[in-house]
Amino acid sequence: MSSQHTEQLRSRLAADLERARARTASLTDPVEDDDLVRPHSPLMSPLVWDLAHIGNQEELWLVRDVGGREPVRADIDELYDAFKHARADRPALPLLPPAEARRYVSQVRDKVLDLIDQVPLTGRPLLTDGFAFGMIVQHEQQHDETMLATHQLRRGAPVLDAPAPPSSQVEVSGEIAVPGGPFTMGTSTEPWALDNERPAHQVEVEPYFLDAAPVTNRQYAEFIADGGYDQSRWWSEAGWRHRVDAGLEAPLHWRQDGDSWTATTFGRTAPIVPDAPVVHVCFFEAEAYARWAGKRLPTEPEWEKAARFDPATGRSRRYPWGDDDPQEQHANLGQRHLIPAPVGAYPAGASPLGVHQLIGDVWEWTSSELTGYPGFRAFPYQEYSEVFFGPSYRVLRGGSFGTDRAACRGTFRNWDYPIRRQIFSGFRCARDPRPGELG
Ligand code: AVJ
Ligand code: FE
Repeated sequence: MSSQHTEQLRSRLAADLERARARTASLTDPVEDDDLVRPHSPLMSPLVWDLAHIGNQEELWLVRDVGGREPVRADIDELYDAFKHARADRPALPLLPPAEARRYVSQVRDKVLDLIDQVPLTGRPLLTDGFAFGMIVQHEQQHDETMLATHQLRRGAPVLDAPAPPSSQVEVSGEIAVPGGPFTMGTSTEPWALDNERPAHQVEVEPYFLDAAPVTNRQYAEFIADGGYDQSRWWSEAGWRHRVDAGLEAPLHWRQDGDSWTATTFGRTAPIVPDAPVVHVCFFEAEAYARWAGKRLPTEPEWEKAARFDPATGRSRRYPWGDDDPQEQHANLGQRHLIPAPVGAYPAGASPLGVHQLIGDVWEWTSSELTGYPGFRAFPYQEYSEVFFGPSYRVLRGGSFGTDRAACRGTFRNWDYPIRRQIFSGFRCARDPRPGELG
């Protein structure tokens, strides 16, 4: 890399770290101390845990490993190790109080900004293209999205605000035929791609249809009105058991109001937006809706082919719109808005085949378990993804309105338990061609 490129990379790293920290502050500064310390749900950490955990990961990887510096606080690693304490147990730990947590993360950051100009950005794989910094930027942004989900569960007066998303610009409905054949899935070139996105490999896909847009609130309300939650035939066995045990009747945060529905979003209750993607549904609800609609959920390769395959060149691109980093006109990302945008709001973000809003708005459930691609190698630590491989989790794709662009791309893979719905999760449907349908 030329020295000019290295200088550009260093300033980009600093800017990305700064952007993440401004977001972290926006999620914690307006919150009273007792609300930072209190659990808002057994599913989530106290916000003050996320805050210091962000700083601790940054200390472990950038200050100590990459920088080779003395620990800032070696005594607290255990408290902020996500594998040592389950989320529900974290409120009882002797956590750093808010003022100390803030001081800690800024001490760590000062050291990182100091060493960013000194470490070589080549040599070790951890340093190449600034990977470790990119990983830490993504880590902070991922926890910011998690904190945003905690805010959504918090009761009391609203503390977050954002302008409404853009309105629909074009009519988008129905299904898109995606041709069968091989495509390149995953990546070996995206510099900050995480281990589970690697390496690039060929995958053969049968022809399929994919919804041009995510399933909307209006469509989902039709499923409810048609008795979707009362009929076990739409649900898998495990899904129906969960639907009964958990008493599911509608997406999380929905309330029936006569014939219509309201939803509470970051402390404000309003009628659901009929044309916006449904959010806060679990995998089992998505699966049941799809079966009711005569369809199914897409597999992960089907989702990625629709998002990346360019039929003109046969190449897989970084995003549905091409190789450029996401801009405001492409997708509802980055917590610029606090709800998904209506279908048709991002024509500039559509794929060449005409599939809309694959990136942003809502994470989309796929039918796939999280597994390693052929040739997978855990990097830089097994606990990032390898320990989650197997049948316990389902993969979600595409990012939500609460996902930063640094933590979202055509290859990015998220995962969660199939019963979880406190995350910003929605879905779209796929189906096989009917006999003779493709001529
Ligand atoms: C990829 C979002 C499932 O939040 O558990 C954060 C990301 N890994 N800290 C998670 C992560 C370590 C991870 N997800
Ligand atoms: Fe973490």
